[in-house]
Amino acid sequence: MATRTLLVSNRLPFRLVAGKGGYVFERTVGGLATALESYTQRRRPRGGGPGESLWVGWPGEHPPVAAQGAVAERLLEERHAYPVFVDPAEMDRFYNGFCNGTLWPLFHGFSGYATYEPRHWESYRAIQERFRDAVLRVAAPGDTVWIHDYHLMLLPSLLREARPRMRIGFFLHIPFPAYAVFRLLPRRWAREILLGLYGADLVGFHTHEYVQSFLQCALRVLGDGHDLGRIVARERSLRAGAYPIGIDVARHAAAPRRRRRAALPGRGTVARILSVDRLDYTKGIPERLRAFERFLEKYPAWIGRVRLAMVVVPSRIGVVAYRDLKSEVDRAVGRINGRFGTSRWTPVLYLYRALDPDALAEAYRESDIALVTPLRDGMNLVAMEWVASRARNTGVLVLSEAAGASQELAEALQVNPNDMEDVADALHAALRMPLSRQASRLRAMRSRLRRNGVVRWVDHFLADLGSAWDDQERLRARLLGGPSRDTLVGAYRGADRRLLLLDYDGTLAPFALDPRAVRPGPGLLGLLGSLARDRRTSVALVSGRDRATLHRWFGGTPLTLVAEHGAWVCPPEGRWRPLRPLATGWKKGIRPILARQAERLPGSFLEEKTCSIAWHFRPCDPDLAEARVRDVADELIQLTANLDVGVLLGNKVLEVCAGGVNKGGAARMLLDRRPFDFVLAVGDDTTDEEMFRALPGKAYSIRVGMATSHARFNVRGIADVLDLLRDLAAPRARVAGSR
Ligand code: GDG
Repeated sequence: MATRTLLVSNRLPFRLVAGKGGYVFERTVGGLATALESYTQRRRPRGGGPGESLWVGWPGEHPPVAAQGAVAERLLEERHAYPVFVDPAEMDRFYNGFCNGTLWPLFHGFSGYATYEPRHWESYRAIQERFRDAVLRVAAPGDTVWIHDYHLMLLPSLLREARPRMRIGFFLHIPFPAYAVFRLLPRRWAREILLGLYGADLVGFHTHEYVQSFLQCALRVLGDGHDLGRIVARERSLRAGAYPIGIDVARHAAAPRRRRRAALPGRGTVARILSVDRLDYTKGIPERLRAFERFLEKYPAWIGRVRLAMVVVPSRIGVVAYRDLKSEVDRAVGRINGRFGTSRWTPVLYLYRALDPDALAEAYRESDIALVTPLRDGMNLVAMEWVASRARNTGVLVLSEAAGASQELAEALQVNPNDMEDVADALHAALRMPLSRQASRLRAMRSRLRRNGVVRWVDHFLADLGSAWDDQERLRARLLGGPSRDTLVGAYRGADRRLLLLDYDGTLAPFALDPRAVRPGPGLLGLLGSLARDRRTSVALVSGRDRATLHRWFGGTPLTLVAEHGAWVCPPEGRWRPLRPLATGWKKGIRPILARQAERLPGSFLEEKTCSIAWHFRPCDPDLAEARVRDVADELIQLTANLDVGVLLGNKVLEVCAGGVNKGGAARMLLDRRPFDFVLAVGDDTTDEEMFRALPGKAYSIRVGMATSHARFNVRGIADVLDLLRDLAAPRARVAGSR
């Protein structure tokens, strides 16, 4: 069976319109719909590739409940679509309230326009559940679910909870803001939004800048670092990447010339500048008009010879900010036309309406310059479509550097949309640009657009989604549970000479800002004691802690203690002895370097042990720490290249250790003391990896957390480790399900 792709977006690419004979479906204008239309049309008849697609979304109307079933059925049959019906009042709070009143301004960097209304947030959450239910109703096993845009950022996790193995992708069409802006959201909302996205296997953005912002927010808000865009946290692996959207170039280049009338009056007499956008404060429409006015002032030779045709598509009319914007634009157009216009020439031709697709294509073709100057824009398809329509390679694109498209259309004249002089100069330069340069720039952009069209965008995203999902499955297969856990417990019970090698921090006890605060409680001491009192079992605590702390906490128990990552060992009721001669001469050179760094990174502190110096940075600003520590680790590795020391990057700690001291050495020493027929090592950290590597092939090893590891298995967290140890300590097998 060919797999299906469920495209989930707030709006379906058409709306329901109530007519006399029932509902009809009317096409809607929109970036996503336009982009995906080419794709779905191309893929559907073949049924190959990623297979059929089915849209899930709001149809723009709320039929009476009794009629909803029939409408849904017709939609499925005629349009490959499944509607999510939402009560209009709820829709208003969700769409106008949270989506366009909070997320849209904030994510575009217009924080002054954002409102933070708890009722709107609650509706946002409620609507996600409606979408979840709709998707679950139509999703079949094996389907890929591709969720689109800021309206549905909580949906990936809601679906994940319901279907843990579903293949889920998410794409954000608008910018993802930098942390300084994202943090303006109430903390709980910010967390829920990020965790909502975590439900996806792959999260896509238009540019690397947005990817970086997202990763930065994940680090700052949730404390989750990443490795080349892959976050492994909270039991899951999530990939984030840049997938700049493309368009169907062939379609725009070959748009039919059906119209007899010109789309924009005034053809032939003047150079034509075109702009097309939805009425929105992010699009920089008043700023553009001011820049055009400045252009006429600064370069009066163009007066009477150029015209700006500005198509403004009405949008979000119910929202006050948009009504105000409309009045501002009206006033500015009036002012410029009043100031510069004559009876034979109107500088600004202002069309406040949508054009039909043919008229838009004609307008693209009839213009000489496209002036696309949003203050912020996820991508901007108009710029791309205009370039695609230039079949003769004439014309100049003046493009805002704040649009995601500026990355793809590098040969445009790029401007800062707030800088009137810059835009005015760019218009002047565009009008004077020789045809040969126009052609070479357009050719370069057109061929890039052709290479990176919308079909490639979809294929690329879906292919990466497939491999991100495979990552997830690999991770899942490594989870200790069910049969693998039973085998482990069975092997333990059948063995007579067992060795347990257990790390402490992050494995048996949680981390705390102050490392002294995680003293073992009586429960843990009792559990470890009961394991170690069985004469068949040796339990070693293999820790990075210093001797004194381990002694204070575990002295007098039947455990073997290993301190400082294997530098010291102390058998039960024995005395500490070093595993190898301790070399400490290197400390003199390294100590001042680490001390200087600790002083520069607020909240961090040094801990000096006999054979190592540890720089702890758990309490610090994670962003700052991450960047600084990587640099220092690099520097130290180079500085110590000729010394017998190791640089270990542990969990929020960087440690410089005497050479040859690591948990692997300690594990080997314990393994060599006598033969064992069952070995289990558990740890949570990169410093435990040496221990895993030192084990014989048949040994069991478990990494706590979902990181990639040399261990054979992963468990989710400390609770799973304790649960397993309790099972091992239990006199008989616990009844299945008792966990
Ligand atoms: C979001 C992001 C990102 C416009 N006017 C008319 C008309 N259009 C069509 C254009 C184009 C689309 O609408 C507009 O696309 P944009 O990219 O400019 O903006 P959004 O719709 O807000 O889209 C944006 C996009 O998602 C894709 O990821 O680029 O940054 O905000 O296709 O042709 N179509 C017709 N008449 C018009 O008057 N027929």
